[in-house]
Amino acid sequence: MLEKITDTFSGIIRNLSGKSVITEKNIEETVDSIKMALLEADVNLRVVRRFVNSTIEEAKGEKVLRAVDPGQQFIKIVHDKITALLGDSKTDLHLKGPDTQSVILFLGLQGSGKTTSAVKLAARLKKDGRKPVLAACDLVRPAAIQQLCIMADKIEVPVYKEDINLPGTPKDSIRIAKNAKIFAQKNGFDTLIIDTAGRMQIDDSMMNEIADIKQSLVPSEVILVADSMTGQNAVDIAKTFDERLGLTGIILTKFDSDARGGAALSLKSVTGKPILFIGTGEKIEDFEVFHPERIAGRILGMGDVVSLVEKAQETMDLKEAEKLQKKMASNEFTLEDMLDQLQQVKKMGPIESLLEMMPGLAGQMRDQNIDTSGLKTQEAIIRSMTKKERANHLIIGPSRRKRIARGSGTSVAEVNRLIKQFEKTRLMMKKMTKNKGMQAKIMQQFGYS
Ligand SMILES: Nc1nc2c(ncn2[C@@H]2O[C@H](COP(=O)(O)OP(=O)(O)O)[C@@H](O)[C@H]2O)c(=O)[nH]1
Ligand SMILES: [Mg+2]
Repeated sequence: MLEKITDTFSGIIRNLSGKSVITEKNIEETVDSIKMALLEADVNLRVVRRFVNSTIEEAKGEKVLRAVDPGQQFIKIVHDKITALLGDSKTDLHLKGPDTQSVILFLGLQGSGKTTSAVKLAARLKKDGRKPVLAACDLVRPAAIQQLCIMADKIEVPVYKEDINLPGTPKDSIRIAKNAKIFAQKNGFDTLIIDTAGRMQIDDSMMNEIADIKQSLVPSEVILVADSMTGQNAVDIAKTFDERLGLTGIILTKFDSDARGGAALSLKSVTGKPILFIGTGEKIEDFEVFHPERIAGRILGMGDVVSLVEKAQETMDLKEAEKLQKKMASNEFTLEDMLDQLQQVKKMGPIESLLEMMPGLAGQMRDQNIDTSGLKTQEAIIRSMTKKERANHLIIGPSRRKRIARGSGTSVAEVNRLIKQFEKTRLMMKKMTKNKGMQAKIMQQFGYS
């Protein structure tokens, strides 16, 4: 995600960060490279122009030229401006309390990701303690209702649907939407998410239909689902949909495949409407709240430690983590714990996506072939040990090592390496936990104090 723009921006930032003196010429040259980078990223031309002018103006002020650390000051300005383009701060959904019903209306072009995103959002709201229900109002695409039901079934959220193939049933999505609202009210669902058919902004009758649904249901959120890979096209669509219907926000999908970020960087400035979430893959959990500041950090190659930590927290069992911490401090960390840790890392998703969030690593790790088979080998080796061996590595002598290698389909050298690595980790953990201020220091270094 964002590979291309991150590559260019990290270069620009690296160039600035060491500078102890910055001249007006430096500023102009840098802003010029930023301008090129934004244009290459397919950012709206007017947005680029405004960005360039305001950045030059601010950077040429006293703050940068006379700063003790002018490079850093300049980087901060660029970071803040990029954050502003993305929308300043995250925007929450406007949902009513649990006793009043909230309606969320999804709309957009065909294939933009409406159905997928509707289910992803339902999953998130359910996790947050709400009671969502989905309404199947796409009566155009064959099997659209079935697709929604299959996905919703996975997260155990009900779908309100009507059999449109029954004779005498008009294909009327407005009626179904209204009935869905009544159903939700009767059955105590506090959030109704309406999935609709894909439509083009130039299709008048389809646009009238969605306007009618909006008028009858008075949704608290009218969300456009747009494909980020379509760049400026997505921005134009957002603009016309907003003018015709009045949007409250945007979900930007397929962010995982968007190398340039042009849509994300233009949408807020052009439409005034916030990006609420990004879709980062096809799976239901591939869905993130859109944090402008963090995305700006990723674009500038500064990483995104906060999201990384959050991701870890989401997948880590807190109690387990505390137990582990205690074990580390008291030097009771065993091979069994190492196996647990390997499992935890696996749950966090592909290593590549985690490395992208590490400060300084964005862009640099991409072409390296990351060998995740190592993790699998380690797991296999530990699994071939007996419980006793896992609890106490000191009893694993040469003949046991041979047996373990055979059992795990590895070599004695690999078993030796794992045990050595385990001993090293144990030692390092002991040192780290002794030094309580260390974690705080690391975070500070990354700019998150
Ligand atoms: N990679 C990726 N694929 C997505 C994302 N969101 C949706 N898709 C895929 O895009 C296709 C169309 O999605 P769908 O929800 O059916 O679109 P709809 O026609 O707007 O309802 C499907 O193959 C989805 O799996 C995303 O964030 N990332
Ligand atoms: Mg659909």
